[in-house]
Amino acid sequence: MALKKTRTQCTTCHARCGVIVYSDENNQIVKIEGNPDNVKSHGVICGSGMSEREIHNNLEGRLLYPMKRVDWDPQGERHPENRGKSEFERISWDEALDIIAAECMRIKEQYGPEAIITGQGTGRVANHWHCRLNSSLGLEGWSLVPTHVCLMPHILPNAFTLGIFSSGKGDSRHAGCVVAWGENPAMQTTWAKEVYANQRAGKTKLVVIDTRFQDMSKHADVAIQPRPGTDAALALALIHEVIENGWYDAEFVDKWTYGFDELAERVKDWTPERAAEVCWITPEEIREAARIMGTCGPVAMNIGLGPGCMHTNAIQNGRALACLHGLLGHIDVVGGTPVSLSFSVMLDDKITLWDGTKDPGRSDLFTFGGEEHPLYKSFGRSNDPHAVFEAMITGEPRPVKAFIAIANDPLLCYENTNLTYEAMTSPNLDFVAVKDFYMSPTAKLADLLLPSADWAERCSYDEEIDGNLLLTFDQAVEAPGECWDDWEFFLHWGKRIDPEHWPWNNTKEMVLWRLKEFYDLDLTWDEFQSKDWRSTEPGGEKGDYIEKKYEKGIMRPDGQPGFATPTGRIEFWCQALADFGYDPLPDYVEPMESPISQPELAEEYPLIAVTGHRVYSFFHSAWTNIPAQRKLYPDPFALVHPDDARAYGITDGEWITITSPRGHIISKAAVTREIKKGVVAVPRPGWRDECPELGLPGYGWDKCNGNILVPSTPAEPGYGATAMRSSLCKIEAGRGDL
Ligand SMILES: Nc1nc2c(c(=O)[nH]1)N[C@H]1C(S)=C(S)[C@@H](COP(=O)(O)OP(=O)(O)OC[C@H]3O[C@@H](n4cnc5c(=O)[nH]c(N)nc54)[C@H](O)[C@@H]3O)O[C@H]1N2
Ligand SMILES: Nc1nc2c(c(=O)[nH]1)N[C@H]1C(S)=C(S)[C@@H](COP(=O)(O)OP(=O)(O)OC[C@H]3O[C@@H](n4cnc5c(=O)[nH]c(N)nc54)[C@H](O)[C@@H]3O)O[C@H]1N2
Ligand code: SF4
Ligand SMILES: [Mo]
Repeated sequence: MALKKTRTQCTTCHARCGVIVYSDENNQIVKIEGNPDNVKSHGVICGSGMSEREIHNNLEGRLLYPMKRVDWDPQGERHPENRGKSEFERISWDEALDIIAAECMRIKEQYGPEAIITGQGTGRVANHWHCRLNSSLGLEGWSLVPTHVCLMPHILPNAFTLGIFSSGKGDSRHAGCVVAWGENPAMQTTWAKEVYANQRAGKTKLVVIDTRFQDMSKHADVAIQPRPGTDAALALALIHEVIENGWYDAEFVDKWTYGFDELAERVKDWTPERAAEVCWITPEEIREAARIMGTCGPVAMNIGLGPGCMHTNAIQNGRALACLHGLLGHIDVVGGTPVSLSFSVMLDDKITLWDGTKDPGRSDLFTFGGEEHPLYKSFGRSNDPHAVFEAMITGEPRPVKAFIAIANDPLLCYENTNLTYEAMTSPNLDFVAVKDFYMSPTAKLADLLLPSADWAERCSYDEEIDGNLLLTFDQAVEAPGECWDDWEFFLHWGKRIDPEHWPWNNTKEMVLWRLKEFYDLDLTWDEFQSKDWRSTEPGGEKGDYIEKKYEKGIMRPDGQPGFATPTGRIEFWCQALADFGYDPLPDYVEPMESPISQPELAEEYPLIAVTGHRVYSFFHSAWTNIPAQRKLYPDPFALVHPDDARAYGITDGEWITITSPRGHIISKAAVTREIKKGVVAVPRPGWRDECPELGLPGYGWDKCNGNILVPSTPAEPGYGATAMRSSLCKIEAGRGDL
């Protein structure tokens, strides 16, 4: 029997490996393997990618058809009190789309478009179309996204300080020193492997800074475990050491940075001893890390969510790290942090229909929480989740009437889950629709359910750009039932409300339009499939990387030499942030809920909760029902240091209750030195779906979900980042009432 062979990409996680899918004449996936010819992943594949076979072949529990809650009648009684309790009935896509379009039009007319909230989680493959759809509704920007905690609180200080609008991943392959700062190897398959090989060859030193002694720490030349939320103090001490020892390029600093003297003055007292006390580490670790960073360059900085995203001091943490990064000076060089000028389709006005000429401060625009968090309003381009959920419940300051989630589970995604639950079940909310693969916790509360196709079942992807390469993808198998991918859903929804901007007939046409519009590639589908990859340079081959573009006048919009900041230099002193009320220099601010800032609260809740580090087989809340993935982490668990376990009478593997002022959850204690003493780490996602094949039960959103513990206020002042990784908790043996 000849198998069909399809070359495509796995999008189960952000690594986006090139894969080959083999399928049979019954539309079943027989085998999935890594594509050795893929220029990005070189044949790498992981167990999660391979489990697409189970996801497609075993339809147990999958949403296959649009469905409506039986006692929800958009023309009559809606019974919001029955959300999560009533049955669903199958309806057609036409009916579902008619309902959505009619609800949107009614609400828009009655309350304005802001009363419609559309939710989206992390980057999957349809974010750009989601933005376009929002524009078609009359909204601007994102509606509800987790960018208040996901990478942006780190990207933004990078942009203000270095003029680089990216998370600035370093060129670890060519670095003399690789820094993994709160960055988890679980999210990348190939990166860590290369670093270890270079280390063995004596080419690279590795510095890992992570509250957990994580997988990369085992290989590190120095592994530092700071107290959660204190990374700015560590960065200031590293800057102090670099300056004291003259480990910076004085000519570079003189020519290309702004505010060096003020920075030197600021860090004068930030000795390793002082930072060590703040961070609960030793001064020797700091000195050694500084020596390696200062003398073994170029330094490739890889910064994840750990230090600067999920803390109430996120922006200032990010600033301190960005200043260290700028001071070391290996920006836009091989082995340091190369700067790519390739534009982002995701933010391009042509696709999002955003108006780039508008005031970036968006002073004319209403956003929920925008007054409280002006930096988020200006740069997050989204509503603040806490303010949205409050408005769903109270109708203040404006009503929210509809919530439509596409690839997002708010109950598992957002802090303070009890508030989110109250919002999703609020009688003031007329309409909740969820588009997902399975009956997620939020889907259970929906009025309308929309089934989704996964990566092997669709032909629509983000253009996957690796440097200047555009990688090819295709649909491997037919989607089951009436599962639609998110592109198709946006297309048909768009057609109903704003046909002028949704002229395509199908998703293939949408892909080809984008290739033409953004890369000047005028191709048929077969022509597109004829190559593994193409250059994104118009008509060109793979472009060479140009080093030190700041010297050549190709980094700034005005064509002058320099960095893309107001002064044209790396800004240690940042007036633009001062205009938003921040200290113009980097500084350490204690997290709002810590044993130091709240000693009285800490008497009852003495431990620090860190929620959400990634594990290998789950991508956010997804796949806890898939045997191959669930096998790796069958039960919800939390990392507890042996000393803490002893102090609270807890043994490895037993159920414990973790309580914060917001609520409590249960987990099995994993007693391990992997976690810092005084810290309890609850990994993502916490909850578990049922997995009948393995005979494993489910643990719902209210049982094991780390976000139950996390406060939604107070948050980072300007940007609204919440304390997902630095709040207080206590632990005790037993499951209590859960
Ligand atoms: N406490 C804590 N909370 C966190 C984090 C943390 O570290 N700690 N991380 C935060 C971060 S960085 C992010 S980005 C967010 C992520 O938040 P989300 O991306 O919203 O992730 P989930 O809440 O897991 O919900 C995702 C849902 O989308 C479904 N899904 C997956 N792919 C698709 C698809 O292609 N189409 C459709 N229609 N559905 C799909 C999944 O089955 C799942 O039910 O969570 C944030 N929340
Ligand atoms: N398998 C898998 N891969 C994923 C995801 C997933 O859910 N599953 N999610 C994707 C998404 S949306 C994102 S944004 C990325 C996130 O990717 P990463 O940021 O690399 O991953 P995390 O595990 O969230 O956090 C990184 C590390 O921060 C550490 N940490 C926590 N608090 C602190 C602190 O205060 N200081 C320091 N220095 N370290 C701290 C944690 O121990 C963890 O190892 O991963 C993406 N990839
Ligand atoms: S899930 Fe695995 S195979 Fe798929 S993209 Fe991520 S690392 Fe690659
Ligand atoms: Mo994220």
